[in-house]
Amino acid sequence: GQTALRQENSYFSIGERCNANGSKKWRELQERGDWDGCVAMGREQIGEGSNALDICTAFVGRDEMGEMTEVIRRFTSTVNAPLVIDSTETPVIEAALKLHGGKPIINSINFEDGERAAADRLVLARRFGAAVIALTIDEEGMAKTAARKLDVARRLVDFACNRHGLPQSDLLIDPLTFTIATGNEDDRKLGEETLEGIRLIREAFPEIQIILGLSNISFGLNPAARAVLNSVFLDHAVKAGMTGAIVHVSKIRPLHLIPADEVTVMEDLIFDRRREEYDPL
Ligand code: THG
Repeated sequence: GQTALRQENSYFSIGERCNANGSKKWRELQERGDWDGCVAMGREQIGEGSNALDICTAFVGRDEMGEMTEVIRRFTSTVNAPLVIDSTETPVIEAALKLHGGKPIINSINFEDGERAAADRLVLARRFGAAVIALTIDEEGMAKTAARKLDVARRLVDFACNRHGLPQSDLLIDPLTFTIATGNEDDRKLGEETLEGIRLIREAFPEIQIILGLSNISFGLNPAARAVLNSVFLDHAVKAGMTGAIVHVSKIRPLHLIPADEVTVMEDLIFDRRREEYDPL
């Protein structure tokens, strides 16, 4: 018989660590102006299997613009992968796009900052051939239920693709991951709502990309538990129709290498199936 050498569960992985708010090591390198160290961190993530890198240089008291352009300049000549420009400032995004060859990704647009800001970034996307991450956030705030995520996603697709000409294949909808390990009653359903939101958005829009900032799901847990929860949630999200994720690639473990009881603990958390003997983490 034939063996199907097909990659199941593959997804576009975006390295999360070149982020002044997401990595202490990166922040310290950035603070010291150790750009060779920053490049090394970027290359390390590519070596571990990242297909792209999220870049965020915004940190209180720092020059986001100067440091973003420094990083993009260095990375375009040394790191052979698309960069994800993670900034809330349109001028910073524009400056980064000007320096980036190939196909950059803008992180992000939403409707909370007004349609004007979103439109400005979509105009930039067209000018530079960039893809765009769009968060399911509107004037009412962050979409927390699956139904609201779908509603905001519909509006984002209409706005970005129909009104501003972005190809659907260049739109990456981010239906938002929230921390589910807070112990807070209101947060227990957030993981399931995100998975269901992915399913609904995938069904409505087969062509678009769906991504998450995966590590947000596990804030508050110890590092070992975080790696397991992130890996289990990633698996469920990919099965629901997610096509990419911002991740710490080297910490993601294939599901078949995680002991079954550890998977069960995390699924109990994700699907809010606490048992009598449940031992909170
Ligand atoms: N959606 C989109 N973009 C995003 C996010 C998202 N960008 C930022 C963030 N969320 C995704 N990136 C990270 C990066 C790091 C961590 C979480 C999300 C993280 N860091 C550890 C910590 O803070 O505990 C590591 C600490 C360290 O190494 O110092 O968890 O949702 N579109």
